[in-house]
Amino acid sequence: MTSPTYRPNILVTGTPGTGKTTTSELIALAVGFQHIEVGKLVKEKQLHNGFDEEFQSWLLDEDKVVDELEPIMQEGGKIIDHHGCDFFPERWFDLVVVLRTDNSVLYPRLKKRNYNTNKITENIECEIMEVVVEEARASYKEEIVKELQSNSLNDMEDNVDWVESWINEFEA
Ligand code: DAT
Repeated sequence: MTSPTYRPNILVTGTPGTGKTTTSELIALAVGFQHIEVGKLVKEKQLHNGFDEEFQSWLLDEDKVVDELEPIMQEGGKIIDHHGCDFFPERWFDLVVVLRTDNSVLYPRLKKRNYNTNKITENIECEIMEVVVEEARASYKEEIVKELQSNSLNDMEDNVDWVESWINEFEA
């Protein structure tokens, strides 16, 4: 009897507005993986310590999130979508994709979401300071971290294709 193929787990991270959810959904559809948006899970399963009014976001409880996801990650074939990445166990991921967007493109995307000024400023600064990519490089082996530009729909299409090819190669 042959053992079932191990399907890799992928983290899609980046500053809010860089396209994590849209890109993750498209990858999941293309390859039949399960897309898990951590922000949504936190809200649904109440894996938080209340709501931050200033930044209009839930204060995520990292231990609860890890406990909830641990058995799910062991199944393989998951795409985790979150703007932070330093608290996930390193062993969970075979590939970490960091989406990047130019500020001139990111600003109107965040504005369109009706984010307040604090939240827009925080996210724009986060992208300028390369906070997420540095966090990813500090948390995972260099060879599994891949930075991809996400400025246009063309970029998005290329990124989905790139990840799909990566998966095919991984599973070959
Ligand atoms: P995130 O999950 O990183 O917060 P999202 O997937 O919700 O981002 O995308 C935010 C908005 O920007 C949404 O309206 C789709 C759009 N968008 C994202 N990436 C894009 C891209 N590469 N080209 C054009 N639009 C994009």
